Amino acid sequence: MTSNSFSRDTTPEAVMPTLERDGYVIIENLLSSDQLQRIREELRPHLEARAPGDGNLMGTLTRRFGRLLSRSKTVQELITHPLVLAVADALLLPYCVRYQLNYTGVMYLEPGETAQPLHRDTGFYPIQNPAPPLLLSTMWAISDFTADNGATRLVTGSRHWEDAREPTTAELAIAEMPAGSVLLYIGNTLHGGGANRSDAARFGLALHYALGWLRQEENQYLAVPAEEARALPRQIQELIGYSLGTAALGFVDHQDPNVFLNENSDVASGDIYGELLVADNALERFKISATEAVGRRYFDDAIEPPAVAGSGNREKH
Ligand SMILES: O=C(O)CCC(=O)C(=O)O
Ligand SMILES: [Fe+2]
Repeated sequence: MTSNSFSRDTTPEAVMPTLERDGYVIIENLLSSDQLQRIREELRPHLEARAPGDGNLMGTLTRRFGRLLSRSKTVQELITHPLVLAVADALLLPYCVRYQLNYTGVMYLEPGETAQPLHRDTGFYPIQNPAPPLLLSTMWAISDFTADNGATRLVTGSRHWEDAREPTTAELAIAEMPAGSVLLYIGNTLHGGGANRSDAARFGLALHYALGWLRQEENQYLAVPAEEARALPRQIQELIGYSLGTAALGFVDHQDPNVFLNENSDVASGDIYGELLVADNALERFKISATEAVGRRYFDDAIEPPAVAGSGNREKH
C-alpha cells in the first residue's frame, strides 16, 4: 500500500481527498476485540453451513452468504459506524437525498483460493465510466488481511478511468490491514479478492451503500422481512430501504414506507414529500453523456489480475 491507511482517530475530512483521488482508503482498528469476537461467534454457524462458491467471480474456495442483519446483531454496529456513515454522507449525498444499504455479505477465503478477477461493484448498472460515485463499498477485516492470505487488491485511481483501460501491475495496491479495520472504496474502483497462499482463512465482511434511487443489489425487504425489520432501530430500518429513496421512490399506498412498517398513523398524515422534494430539487443533476455501448466490465469480461511481484509497503497517517 502507499499512504492510504489512516488510524481510527482520523476524520472524514482527512480521508476524503485520498478516497476521491485513489478510490480507496483503509481505516485501521475501528472494531474492539469484543466486537470481533461477537461477530465471529454470531456468524460461525452460517459459515459452517455454507459450501464454497462455484467458480468465476464467486471463487471455488470462498464461502459467501448475505442477509447479515438477520444473522448478526453486532453487524448493526458496523452498518451504522459514525465514521463510515460520515464518509458515505460526504461521498454520496451530493448525488442523492438518501443512500441505502445495498449489499451485506461475508467473503471467507479458504487457503488455496486463487485471485478473483478484477471488477467494479457498479458493473451491474449500465452507466459508462468514469461516472459519479454510485456506491460506497466497505470491506471489514474480521481476520487480518495480508498480501499472503488474499487481502483485497485495488487499482489506484481506476474510478477515474474509461471502461476500456486495463491496469498495470504498478497500479495494483493490496489492502493489508489488521483485523478490526475497514477498507472503503468507491464502487467503480477496479478491485478483487487476492489469492490465499496462507494456511488460514481470510474473513471479510462486505457492506455496500448505494445512491437511494438505485435498485439495491441484495433485496433487503426479503432479506430482512417486515417482522424482523420492525424490531430494528429506526436508523437501520431507514438505511435498508424502509424509507423513501428520494421524494417519491419506494412509497407504499402513497405513504412513507417507514410509517407503513411501523403502523404509526400519527406520522402518516400530511405531505410525505415536502422536505425530501425540496432537498431533491436542490441536488445538482449529473450528466450521463455516453449513449453508445462500451461493453461490460464484469463477470464474463472481468479482468484477470496482473501478477504482483513482492508485497506492498505501507505508510500510515
Ligand atoms: O473478497 C474480496 O476481497 C473482494 C470480493 C469482491 O470484491 C466481490 O465479491 O465483489
Ligand atoms: Fe467486488
